[in-house]
Amino acid sequence: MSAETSPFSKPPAFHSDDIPPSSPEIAAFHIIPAPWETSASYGGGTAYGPAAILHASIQLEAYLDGGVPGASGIYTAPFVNCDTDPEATLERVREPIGIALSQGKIPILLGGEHAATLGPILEINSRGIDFGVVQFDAHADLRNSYQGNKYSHACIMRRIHDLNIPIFQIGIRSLSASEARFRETNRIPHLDADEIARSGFPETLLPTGFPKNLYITFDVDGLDPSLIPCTGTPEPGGLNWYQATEGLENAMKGRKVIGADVVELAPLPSQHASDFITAKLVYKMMDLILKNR
Ligand SMILES: [Mn+2]
Repeated sequence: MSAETSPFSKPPAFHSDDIPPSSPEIAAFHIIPAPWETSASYGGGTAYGPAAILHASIQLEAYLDGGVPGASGIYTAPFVNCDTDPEATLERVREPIGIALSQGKIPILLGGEHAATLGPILEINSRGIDFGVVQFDAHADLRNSYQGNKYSHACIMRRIHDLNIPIFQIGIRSLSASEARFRETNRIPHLDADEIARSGFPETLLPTGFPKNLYITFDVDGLDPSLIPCTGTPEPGGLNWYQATEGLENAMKGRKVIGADVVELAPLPSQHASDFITAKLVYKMMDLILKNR
């Protein structure tokens, strides 16, 4: 691995080899790197995720599935300082998200661990926007607290549920008995990985009453570990590439994406496929968001 591609060296702006970086005022997308890592319960390393995604993004083709999504403009914000305690870090994550939203841009946060998602959620919610969250993940993340930490990655969807924000879960295949009960009692809609493997996606994925505005949170362990081995808590039986893009496309149909994140990449030297696939996932999300506008 050369110094230029090491996740530890200074990263370039997203996709900036082929696509000149845009100013924040002109770009359709604001990429916000948030190297949050406080609560990894198994494999660590998510703090290096954003840099690894940015390095890998240099290798992407600008042309993707019939167009050049990057032509709409991509601005890469400075890294969020995530070295402080969770409450202070949340405030720091909210700041660039707020700037993007105020300018009518689509923020895409690069984690970092899944706890970082709470930043954009709190910021969008504070603006009185009616929205729902579509979660791609291996794990339900519905624990009330985990290892004594209510900001753990294992609790993120519970924190969102606490705010009365509707949730739809896709690709889940690992949860505790109490999370399964909680999901049932609270009627949290979902399409689990085994159902997707058996029958694919239904024609209409989201329930009729689900909000028109969507925030998409994509934990890369929702994908199969044969695609992304570099993640803290890998689970077998995940989505393949085309299932993931079909799920994204289906969820976005007739709705408007107001923000998104891709979290939980924990890069390892010599395992660059994970980094590249995550970068491509970010770019593919941009493509689908633009096609659904
Ligand atoms: Mn997960």
